[in-house]
Amino acid sequence: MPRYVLGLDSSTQSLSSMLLNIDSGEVVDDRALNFDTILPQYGTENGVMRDADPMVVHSSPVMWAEALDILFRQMKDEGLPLSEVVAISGSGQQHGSVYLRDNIEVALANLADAPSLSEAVRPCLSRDSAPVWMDSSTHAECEEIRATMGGKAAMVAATGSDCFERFTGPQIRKFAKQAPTAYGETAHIALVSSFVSSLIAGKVSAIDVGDGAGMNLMDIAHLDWNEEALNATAEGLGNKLPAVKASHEVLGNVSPYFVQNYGVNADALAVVWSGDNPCSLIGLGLVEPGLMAISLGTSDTMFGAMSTCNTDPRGEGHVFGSPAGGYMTLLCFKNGSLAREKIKDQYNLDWDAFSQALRDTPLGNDGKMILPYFEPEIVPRVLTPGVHRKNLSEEDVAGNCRAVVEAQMMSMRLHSEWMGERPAAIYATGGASANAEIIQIMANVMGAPVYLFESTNSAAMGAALRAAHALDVAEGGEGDWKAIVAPFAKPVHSSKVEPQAEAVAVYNEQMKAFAAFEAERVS
Ligand code: XUL
Repeated sequence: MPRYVLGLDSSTQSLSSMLLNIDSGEVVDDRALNFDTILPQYGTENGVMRDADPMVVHSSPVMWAEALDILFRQMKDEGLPLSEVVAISGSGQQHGSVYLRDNIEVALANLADAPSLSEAVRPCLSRDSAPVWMDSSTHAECEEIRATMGGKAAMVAATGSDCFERFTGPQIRKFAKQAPTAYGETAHIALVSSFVSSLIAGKVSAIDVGDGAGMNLMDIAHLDWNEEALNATAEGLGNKLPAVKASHEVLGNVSPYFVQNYGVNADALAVVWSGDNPCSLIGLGLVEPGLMAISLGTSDTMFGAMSTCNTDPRGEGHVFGSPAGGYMTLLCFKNGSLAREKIKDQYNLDWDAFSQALRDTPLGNDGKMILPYFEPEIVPRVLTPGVHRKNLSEEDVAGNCRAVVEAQMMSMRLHSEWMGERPAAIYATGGASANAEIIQIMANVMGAPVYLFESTNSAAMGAALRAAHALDVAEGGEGDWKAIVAPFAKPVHSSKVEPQAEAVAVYNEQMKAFAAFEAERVS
């Protein structure tokens, strides 16, 4: 009988899934349910609920539970081989938190008797909504926690990241301060990943080393809770968190709820979930150090595997546990497509004309540079937006086009130096990766070959591959990551773009000028 693994992804806007046949190496099913469309009664917009205060962004755990029922119902009705699924895992949007009373334990144990997942969960919430990663209302709490921990450097060294507004610890602290009674009634705090995996497993689930690192609470060197950070965050927090586990931890078998209602194989392993970024790492096949992914989206992100636990002294980048063992890094550049588009639109260009401008201009742009902070930037941290030019006039259309792309790539190279490892190869994903000229500049500046990667849903794919890996380990196999990801995580055939011969020398020089320009403008 063929063996199937299921990967789910509870992301900001949708719940999606990927069903893989691990014997034939085929993707059997790939689907997504958009929260706004399928569950309009929750009133979400792009999956979230906004408050009058624009800094406050929440979502609904009950909606996530209800979506899970709809997804399984669809898969069952369409005759997918759920009775042959041998392992299930998942991915969750990182940082969001769910607050549960102690009655959740009984509710999960008796899920099979519940009319629906949403009905089972609703009475167990000690906080109706869940703050998500888009919430940036915890500036004061970040300052407080950072100060108690002894400042930024100490915080980064302890947890792998500086305090960030969206990270879970500052969010928990805000809740404990503003609603002490409800916080007191909270017996379990879950991440989005561990909340949904608790439903799948029918028991309060562990948090894995990948998603746990996005909380400002986990000791990054020891991959366990950091007592000092727990104490700096909220009273009694250690008692409200589950254990931190490796990403291949098997929680048990799938809850009988899914067996009874949807015909899922009763022996299917419920594997701990992880965050979407750690899952995407696996979904793109980045299972060994030396490979980096650059995703060119609204924001650009850069992530990759790292063998040793280096942390970013500037506190801009994050270090998470990698599901493949060791560590991963994540850098998020807010002015990604946003900045490229602003420049394109400012000069009334279309993308073809923008690309032509990149072809018409020389490597290194004759020293013309821009710092394109159209929006506040995360890396480097820039709170007041502004666009700065050096040796570059605003009238120079082609020069501005090349300057923005070179600036983005040089910024990625500059702000990833702390990792101590230059990438041997880069996988490019996201909308703008279809632009050949942008990809050539990426290869030139980074001094590494770039492969294109068409990932429709790398997070769900990574979750499914993590399930396959956990199954292999549970069955006494070697958990050979390369062999597990090989059939599924492949760059587009013959998409390799090499750096141009003269580029390495040009950008080694230009990087110094760029770093000096940035230092002048960003304090
Ligand atoms: C990462 C982050 C986002 C969310 C999106 O730190 O905040 O990538 O994980 O789902």
